[in-house]
Amino acid sequence: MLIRKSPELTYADITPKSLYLGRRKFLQAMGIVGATAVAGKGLFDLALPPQAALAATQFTGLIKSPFSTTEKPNTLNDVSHYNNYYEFGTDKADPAKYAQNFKTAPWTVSVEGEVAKPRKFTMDEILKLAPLEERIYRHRCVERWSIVVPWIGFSFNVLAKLVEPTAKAKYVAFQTFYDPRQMPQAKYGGIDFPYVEGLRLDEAMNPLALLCVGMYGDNLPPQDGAPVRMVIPWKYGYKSIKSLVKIRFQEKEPPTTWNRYSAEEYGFYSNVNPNVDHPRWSQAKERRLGEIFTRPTVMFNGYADQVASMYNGMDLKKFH
Ligand SMILES: Nc1nc2c(c(=O)[nH]1)N[C@H]1C(S)=C(S)[C@@H](COP(=O)(O)O)O[C@H]1N2
Ligand SMILES: [Mo]
Repeated sequence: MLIRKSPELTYADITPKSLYLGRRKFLQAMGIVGATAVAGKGLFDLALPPQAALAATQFTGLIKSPFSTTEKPNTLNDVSHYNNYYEFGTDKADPAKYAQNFKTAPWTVSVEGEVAKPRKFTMDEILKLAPLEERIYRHRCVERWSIVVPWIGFSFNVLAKLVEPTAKAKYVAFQTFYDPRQMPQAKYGGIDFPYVEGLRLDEAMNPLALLCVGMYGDNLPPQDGAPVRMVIPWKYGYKSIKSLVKIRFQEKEPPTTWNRYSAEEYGFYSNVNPNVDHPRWSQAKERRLGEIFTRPTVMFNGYADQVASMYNGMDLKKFH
């Protein structure tokens, strides 16, 4: 996990596999079946340079978040083989195929704009900002499918407070990494890259807005937005931007990829709302992956208690 190329690391040949499988499964694959966490840690401490060894043990002792739903999570297989990540193709099966060799280390996230303390964070720094939580969220795509995912991360507001937004900061703009050489499928995507998204500052500071570094007890698979993404559970899935490299606090509402593509279909707010139809389909129902029958879609995707007050007095049809 977050294993870096380093002169001390002589296991170069096994690194891709360990990244792909995740540390726990990797240990199992090496025949260390039933190894306790402590024994596993010992082995990695010997095999890896100190900083990588530290990162490799981050996902033990996760805090169970009070924000978690009690609904049954989908399987990791479902969640990692039915994706939207247009940089790696537009078919739901494409990202799992084409993102496998995506280079997610080393990685830095630049935080800039209307902040007193702009800075770049390495992934190791991000992982140390706050205790990692497991948060089981519902996730509802604008295309009417939904999933339940045990994400790992912490509230985005932890990072935001650290950089001290100025009084001028009213919005936050987010940007995905883009490299056409690693993302050759992107040219068929039909949207502009790099992928950009945005939130109003109060939305970004809402504790539900998750800075996400993993899922199912492990690193994010590349197709799910490794190594770090946003997860905004009360909004349509496209607001949950993947593989973040830039975060900018600013005075003006930032442009967003899908709004640029088609403003009537994809608004800036994009709150899950069963009463506001997409111009081409009703949003009243959704299908949970793995289920046959549809279920009703719930206002704010079921998170109204925590988020509805942010939109008091707003016409949610106009500001869809
Ligand atoms: N950079 C980037 N982020 C993205 C997308 C994308 O194409 N590119 N797709 C979005 C959409 S439409 C959805 S539904 C979610 C899907 O997340 P998942 O594949 O982890 O379920 O990612 C969102 N984030
Ligand atoms: Mo989506």
